[in-house]
Amino acid sequence: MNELFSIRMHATRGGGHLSGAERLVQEADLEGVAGQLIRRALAHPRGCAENIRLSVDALPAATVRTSRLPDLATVRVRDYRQGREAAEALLQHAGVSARGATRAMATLVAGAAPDGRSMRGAMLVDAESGDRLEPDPARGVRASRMDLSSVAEVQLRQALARLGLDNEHVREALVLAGKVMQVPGILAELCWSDDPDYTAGYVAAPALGYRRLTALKPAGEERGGRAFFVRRSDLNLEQLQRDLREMVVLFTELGELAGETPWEDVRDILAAGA
Ligand code: WAQ
Ligand code: MG
Repeated sequence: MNELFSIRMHATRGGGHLSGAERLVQEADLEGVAGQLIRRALAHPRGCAENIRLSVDALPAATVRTSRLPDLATVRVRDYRQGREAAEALLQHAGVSARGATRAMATLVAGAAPDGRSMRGAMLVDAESGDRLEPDPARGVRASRMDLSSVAEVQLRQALARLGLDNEHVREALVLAGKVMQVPGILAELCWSDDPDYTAGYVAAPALGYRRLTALKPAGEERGGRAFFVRRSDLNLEQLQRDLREMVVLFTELGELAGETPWEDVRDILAAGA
């Protein structure tokens, strides 16, 4: 394998987080991807970036682990209220306590950053109590150094297109969730977008795969975010943050991609298996 570079973009507007992205690319593609990331920060649905940071780091080939994407399935919900109920139930299925799921959900709803807006990274949440454990609640913890191989990207886009799901939100979230699930100590993840026009979200966990929920927030809502659930008892905060940032995961294989199932049916299936 050729040497890979990690390229990361972070953009702000009005002093707050606007847009971020992280990719793994070969040297020949660095300039092209840098241009795409800058364009993305300038064309964000929440406004044009006022400040853009790009960083590029060469990664020794030996550190790259190749992997398979999580299985993806869609849970169809009536509206975002049912979506939030379903997400809490899925989180509990993954080992998060009712209190942990409810508190994390309420925090994302209210805007997880101290100013009531979205954070740049994710909350780290104690799966038992729901307490927030990230050192800086404005910044959160950021996952980086994950991407699709170019072959897997083509395959994923074809497979998602058959489900009507080939968009950047789904592709990037599936990759992020796939990496986060491999970080030792992470039990589950909850996410919905901070883009006002993208209302779907997901719960991901090793036992569940990547479960999309067709709605987790009302249209027009700008508050979004992520919660990574951990077990506090065996938490090494420094190591976890380092793994989230630095473990290099390149997805070279797809998982299974399933269609839509109504929440009521998913609930019954999970209950029968539990
Ligand atoms: N590491 C940690 N947290 C992140 C990262 C990252 N690399 N990237 C984004 N976040 C956090 C941050 O708080 C953002 O405000 C929030 O997540 C939402 O990010 O299958 O588009 O990029 O249809 O707006 C879900 C797709 C899309 C559901 C999620 O998130 C589906 C999305 P966004
Ligand atoms: Mg966004």
